[in-house]
Amino acid sequence: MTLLLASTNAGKVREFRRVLPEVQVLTPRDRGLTYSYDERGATFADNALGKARHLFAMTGTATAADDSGLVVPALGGAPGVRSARYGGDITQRRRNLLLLDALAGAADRSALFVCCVAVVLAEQRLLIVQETVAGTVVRAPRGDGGFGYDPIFQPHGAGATFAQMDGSAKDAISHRGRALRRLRQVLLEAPAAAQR
Ligand code: ITT
Repeated sequence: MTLLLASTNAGKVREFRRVLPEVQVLTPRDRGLTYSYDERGATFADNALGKARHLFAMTGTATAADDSGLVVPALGGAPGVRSARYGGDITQRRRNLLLLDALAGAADRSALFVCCVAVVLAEQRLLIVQETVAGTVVRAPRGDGGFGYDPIFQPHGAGATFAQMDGSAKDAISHRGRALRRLRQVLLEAPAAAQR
């Protein structure tokens, strides 16, 4: 089956393609479409469903969207649903340093990566999966792989940040890997029905 993924984040698109090899994952750009969505939801699920529904309304074909972010309890849950905009219009490298500054002196460096994936198969046929991975915000960025907050997040039980792992090692434990594997089971269960 084909899913049109409502995302402009190349890191996410790569991970969708790795974890859903049976699905042809296309982006609006692959279809020559210009897509933008104003994310104002209070939750990851609101935003994921909003993005997927918006693209479905434009195309009438099966769509997916991912809304994700890093939830840091010592920062009152920030950056959370605002992860892509934390600190405003700055580079991701600076965003990571800003978060490290905000946590300087905090006793609790725990964090949770959250990923909500919404799929709109038809106007009233939806799948929504949300998963997490728990870990720690390290004291300085480490690693060049992955994207976003990967250099400063170390999952529990691992000796490396996500940015120090290869893609398949991240997928095996990540919030997105977990969400997409659950979704994959449902999509592959009845692929023909899933497309009607
Ligand atoms: P789209 O909405 O176009 O998909 P986006 O980057 O704006 O792309 P979000 O609104 O969901 O996506 O923001 C999520 C941010 O959280 C994203 O920009 C990353 O910085 C961060 N993030 C999410 N998943 C991550 C991951 O697996 N590794 C590192 N950072 C991640």
